[in-house]
Amino acid sequence: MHIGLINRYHQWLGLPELEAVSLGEGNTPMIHWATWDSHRIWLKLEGCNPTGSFKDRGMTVAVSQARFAGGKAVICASTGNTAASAAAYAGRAGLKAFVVIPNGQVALAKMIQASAYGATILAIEGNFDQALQAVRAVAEQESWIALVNSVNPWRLRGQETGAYEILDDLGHAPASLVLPVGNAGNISAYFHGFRRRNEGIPQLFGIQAQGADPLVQDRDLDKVTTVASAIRIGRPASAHLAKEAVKESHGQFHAVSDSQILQAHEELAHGGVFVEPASAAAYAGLKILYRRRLLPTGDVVAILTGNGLKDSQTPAMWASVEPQIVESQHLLESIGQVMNP
Ligand code: AN7
Repeated sequence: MHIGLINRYHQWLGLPELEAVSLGEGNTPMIHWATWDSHRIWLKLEGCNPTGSFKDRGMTVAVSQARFAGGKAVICASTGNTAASAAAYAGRAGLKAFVVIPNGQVALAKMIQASAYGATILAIEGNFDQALQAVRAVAEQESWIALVNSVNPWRLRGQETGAYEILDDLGHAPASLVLPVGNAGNISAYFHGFRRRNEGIPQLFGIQAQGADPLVQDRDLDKVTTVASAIRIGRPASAHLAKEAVKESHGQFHAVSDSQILQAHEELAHGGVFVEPASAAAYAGLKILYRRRLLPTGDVVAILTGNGLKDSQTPAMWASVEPQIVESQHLLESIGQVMNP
């Protein structure tokens, strides 16, 4: 039975007694991927969450709290995954969902998802950061609309559960943790999660995409480009928290190029792990950290934040999407050509 995160971790979440809005989130697989020298590499498959991304950890808490507080609707700005997650949990809770996206910048499957769950999708001519500014203004003015971006402290509190699960699965804190960083909420939540449990804190490595790497450059960016649309963010709302997390854990921020992201994407997929490009950025970063000997000895966990089916366009940059047409009586010949090229 899947009891959901609020019931599983209520002692750590600090929520009032409320009825949980849950879709069976969390408890995601952490698989042993490889051992590289003195490093045991673990991948935490957050794409196995109900809406296909890690956002569900925070959303179950934020939406439960919003309904408990008498909210009628939720609103968020999003590069796609927050939108899908907010839409799903609002649907489950019986609340309306409004998701605001940067026009033309969100992977199609994420918009279809949000729409299918019944959300109203509103697009602005601008980037994610401008969308976030707009929804913050609306939520400040209208108390019946709950803002469910990660600036909502309940979102971050829920996302701490990723750290709890790693501690419960490994039995101790890993030496390091590698994760993709966009709006910088998740890395901050992991830091606070490890700190709250008081069983050790891994070195936190935040990976950004070159072209959308304000934390690596240590300055806000107005123009952002990267193949990883989920983390195309120039002014991370939780930048201050993320910087503190990296500094206090003796970690670092790193940037990876689009070609490194695509290469990592393919390598993971060929190993049976299909993630979205933003998640592949974490793996690309992990490989660079390893090659530069920046990883401490011991367990390394990479957080693979979203499912590959979220973005079916990008893999077409390296995977052939056209089937090979064969006549049925020549099937074995085609197989032979692959087996013995
Ligand atoms: C797959 O959905 O910002 O650093 O609006 O979808 O906590 O923002 C998504 C971010 C990493 C970055 N991986 O996490 C949104 C949104 C995936 C993501 C991130 C996102 P944060």
